[in-house]
Amino acid sequence: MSIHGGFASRLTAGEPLFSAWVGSREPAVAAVLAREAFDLVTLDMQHGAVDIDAAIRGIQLVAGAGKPAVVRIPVGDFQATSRMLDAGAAAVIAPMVNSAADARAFAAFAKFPPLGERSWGPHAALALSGLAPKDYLSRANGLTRAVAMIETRAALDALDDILAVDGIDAVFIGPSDLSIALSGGRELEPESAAVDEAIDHVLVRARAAGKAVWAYAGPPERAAAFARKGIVVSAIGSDTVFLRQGAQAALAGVGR
Ligand code: 3PY
Ligand code: MG
Repeated sequence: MSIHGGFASRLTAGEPLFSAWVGSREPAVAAVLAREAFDLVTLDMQHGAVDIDAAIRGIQLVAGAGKPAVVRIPVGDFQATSRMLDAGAAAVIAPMVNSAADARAFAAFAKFPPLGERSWGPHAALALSGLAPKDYLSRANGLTRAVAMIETRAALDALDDILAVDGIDAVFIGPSDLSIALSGGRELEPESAAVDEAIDHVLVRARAAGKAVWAYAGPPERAAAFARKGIVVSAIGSDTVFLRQGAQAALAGVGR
């Protein structure tokens, strides 16, 4: 089975998956992490240094390790969705989706007609999906995922409407921004009780809508707890966190 097909089946089965999170512009960093026991690698164009060129190369290098790559696009840059899917991303995460209108605009770029308005041009996705062009056209909407981030009060208020948009396959919780929003800008507490309550609410509403929940976890213990709650994809990381933790552990060995 192709990387895309295997990922889609695992997501449908609902088995908890763990993603590495990469902000480095150097695709070799994503490739190194792809060879660890992560199920997928997410390339971050929102806060990371990953641009279109680095994402296109990163997707190929991650695929070379047999893993699916997911891309988080910049805020509101919904047209980047089709480009990343054309390059072979297995899913696209859109940050700050705050209304049904945002969700519809995102889904339009993620899905071919009649669901959306994605334009034809899957240059690298054809090879990665292992499909002939006409089969890619008929199967891509189901094989790839459009994942809308819920990380503001507006998004929580519009949650049911966002979940109801055809073409939005899953929602992705951003606990850091959510903690800032829920505290009126007073705190950054991604593991606060208020955030946990919001996560549980999103899980209940998504379940009712038949949609999946993904989330940024950060530390592995938090990712394990998310998996137990029924979050299907939890991101661990990021690459800079791994680098700093490794450096700090090494330096501790010489008393620094
Ligand atoms: C958040 O926690 O706000 C995120 O966007 C995760 O990267
Ligand atoms: Mg965020």
